[in-house]
Amino acid sequence: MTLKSATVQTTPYEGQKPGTSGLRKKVKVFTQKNYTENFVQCILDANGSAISGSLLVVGGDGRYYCKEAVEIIARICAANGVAKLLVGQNGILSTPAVSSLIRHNKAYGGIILTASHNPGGPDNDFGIKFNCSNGGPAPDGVTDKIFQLSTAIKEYKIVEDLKIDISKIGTNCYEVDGKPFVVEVIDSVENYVNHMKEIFDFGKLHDFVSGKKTGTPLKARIDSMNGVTGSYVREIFLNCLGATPDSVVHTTPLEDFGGLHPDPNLTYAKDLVDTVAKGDYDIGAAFDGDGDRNMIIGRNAFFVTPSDSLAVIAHYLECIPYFRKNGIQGFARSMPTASAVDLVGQKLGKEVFEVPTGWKYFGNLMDAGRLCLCGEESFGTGSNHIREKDGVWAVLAWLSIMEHTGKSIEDILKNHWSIYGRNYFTRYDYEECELEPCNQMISTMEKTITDPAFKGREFSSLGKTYKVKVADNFGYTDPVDKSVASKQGLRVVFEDGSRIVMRLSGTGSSGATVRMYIDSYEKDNVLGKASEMLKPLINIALEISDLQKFTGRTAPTVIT
Ligand code: G16
Repeated sequence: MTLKSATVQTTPYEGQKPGTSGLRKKVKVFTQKNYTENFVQCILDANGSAISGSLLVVGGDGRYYCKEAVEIIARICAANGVAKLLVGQNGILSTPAVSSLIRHNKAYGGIILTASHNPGGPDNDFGIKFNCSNGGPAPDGVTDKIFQLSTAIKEYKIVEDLKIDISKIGTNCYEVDGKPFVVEVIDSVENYVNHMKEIFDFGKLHDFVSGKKTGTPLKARIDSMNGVTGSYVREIFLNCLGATPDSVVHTTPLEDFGGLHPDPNLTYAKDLVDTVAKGDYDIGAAFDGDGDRNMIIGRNAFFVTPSDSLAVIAHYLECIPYFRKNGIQGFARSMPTASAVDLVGQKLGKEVFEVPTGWKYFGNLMDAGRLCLCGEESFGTGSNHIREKDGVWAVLAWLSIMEHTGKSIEDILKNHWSIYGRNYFTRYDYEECELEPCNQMISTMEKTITDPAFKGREFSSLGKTYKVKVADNFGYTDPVDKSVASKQGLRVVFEDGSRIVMRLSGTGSSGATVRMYIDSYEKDNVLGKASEMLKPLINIALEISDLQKFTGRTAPTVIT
């Protein structure tokens, strides 16, 4: 088919600034005239002449407006000289699957359509992010450039007449302005499933999950929350590992996630938690909309904090064939994540890195061969097999550990704490607050804690007293390219190593979400209840931040 590109005049939109991971806004914002077109043109322009003749991967979590956005992206890419697009069937690709496809196909990059764990549907959220040739989210330098371009855009190029049927797998060839342009619609799961088979021992996992090894099938409840992982979960857990059909639920990706809020935590995955709490399941797991986050719970809904999940996987890496083959390099976590993995790193003699919140900060360390496993308290766990966090991978890692140890999840954790001690952790989220008072709260608190007189101050609550050792607004210099990220979160570190961290989320689509993170280490007292153990520090954090006064909130929306 022979087609011609056109140039369309446009004007800039305010606020096209990518956050922690891409641009996330309400669908109604993205569907404004030229809004999506502007942003996609800026993504391409930020990459300069490298876009010409390039291969890009395009797909998303199947939420409302994904299909329309795929079409717009294809038309703009065609007009800007991109040579080929790999598009998931029906526009469906999980975020980890895009990362894997970029790497396997040596693509120039990818465009992912998701607002992650935010709800979907016409009145909810949509998002677009650009990933680079390493398969990881674009670093700050690139996203800053995209934003700069978006403030001055005057025109975009488009092939209005380009039509693709993304429901059919196959190769579609066009000629645009005299040059070939190809759209290959691919199976959404095949490459990813093959990748998982290379990493894990599917034979052993099959025998464990199907019951061939123990005589009884594993009782699992894997909840895709109507997000993109449904397609992957059905293929991997049912077809490859022989799990019983009732092991997987909510596995049809829906445009509005069936009204669920696809955020795998104790609040939004309550249905899963309540079901597993009845005592019939060995493992419960949930994922977010685009499949990069995971939550793991054991029998009776025994909750594994993401910080502990990372540390346990680090301790048992040798039971996963990928790591036996490729070796074990360093570990890393985001700053607000409790430091359980640091203790494993120390024991194994590995480098451990602390980076700002955002998976993009792990990429350089992985590319430099210094990092093989990392995670975040925000339910992200992953390895250097790709450059995104990976929910399904995390569940396969946990199944490998269960198979290897023959222990329950609770016993695996208790054993871990008996070796390393326990990092108690909790996070309070105050969602959809007014932005301005939250900004004021952060700047006031920053002033307080960075005053030299703050160091050495003592705070007491419920009979416990903590003395301030260090307090700052976290800054990070990338050890590889020396780029600097400043003001990444306020932290108060006490003399016993306990910490209070406060920051505003960078993934919301409107207003502000305050995140308050509390952690504290105990060498011997490891079987307490986190909510009780951390109560004094929670009170102190509320006192130092004056959160109630600034936000008007007396309780958090979500407690992890
Ligand atoms: C994104 C980033 C993560 C980050 C998380 C939370 O995840 O990739 O690295 O930890 O947001 O960020 P914030 O605290 O700023 O909301 P996702 O799953 O939303 O893409």
